[in-house]
This record gives sequence, structure tokens and C-alpha cells, in this order.
Amino acid sequence: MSGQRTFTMLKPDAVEKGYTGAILNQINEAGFRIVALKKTQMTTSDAQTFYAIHKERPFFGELVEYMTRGPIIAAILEKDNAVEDFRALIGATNPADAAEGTIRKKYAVSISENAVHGSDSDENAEIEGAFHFSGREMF
Ligand code: 3AN
Repeated sequence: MSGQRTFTMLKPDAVEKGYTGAILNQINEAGFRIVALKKTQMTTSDAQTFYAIHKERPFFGELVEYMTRGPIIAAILEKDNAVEDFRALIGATNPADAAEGTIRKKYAVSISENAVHGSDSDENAEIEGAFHFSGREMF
């Protein structure tokens, strides 16, 4: 099943603003099938683990604070070429650079509060999905 799944989070800013339904609808309309879905809130330790790759970056503390300040929607999504197609759907990390019509262009405010996460490789999609979901929550 390599290449078929990606992992996403609708981040606290998107959930706070009530964009959950609109973003999930855009994801569905782009042809992704929802394998797993939940509303949850990351602890500081969860966010530090999830974003460990960024721990030396100057924005790490701000990133952890942002990602833990409220609930998120976590989901595993399925589609051919899922990782690449989902990153195209969400747009560039900085919404100022994101293409017209992308989720970040429509719903993100800044590079630090950019509304949505998308895995950057098949390997990370698997790790990130397993971080949030057990096998019995995937369908
Ligand atoms: P992406 O989410 O597009 O894969 P990453 O993995 O480089 O981007 O960054 C992870 C998260 O870290 C971003 N979604 C954003 O919230 C935050 N971030 C990335 N770069 C910056 C930056 N230069 N300043 C502040 N926050 C950043």
C-alpha cells in the first residue's frame, strides 16, 4: 500500500475559527478517503515528540505552544499518490507563497499558524498516523 496514505492535522487556529467542516469537505472533494478521524488535543510532550525533527529550530518553542493551545482534528487519508497530492492541496508552508485555491491560501494566516499539516513522505505518514491512531481506529 506504499504511496496510498497520508496523515493530516487541522491545527488549533483552523479549529478555533470553525473551519473544520469546510476543510474536511475540500479534502473529500479532492478525492481523499478518510481512514481515521478524531478531535484531540496534544500535550506539550506529544508536540515535542511529534515535531522532534524541528527541535533545534528557533521557532520550536512557539510551534509547541501553538500546537497545544487547543484541540486539533487528526486524520489518516487515503488516495493514490496521497502524500504528494495532499501537499499540493494544502499549498506552501507560508500561506503568502501558497497557490490560489489551496487550503493554506484560503484558511491560514501566517507561516507559524498555517492551518493544516500534511506528512512529507510515506515513511513519516506511517509514523505520524501511528502516533495518533491505533489499528482498531483505522477503517
Ligand atoms: P510543513 O508543515 O509545510 O511540512 P515544516 O515541516 O517545515 O512545514 O514546518 C512544520 C511547522 O512548523 C509548520 N507547519 C509551521 O507551523 C512551523 N514553521 C515552519 N517554519 C516556520 C518558521 N519559519 N517560523 C515559524 N514557524 C514555522
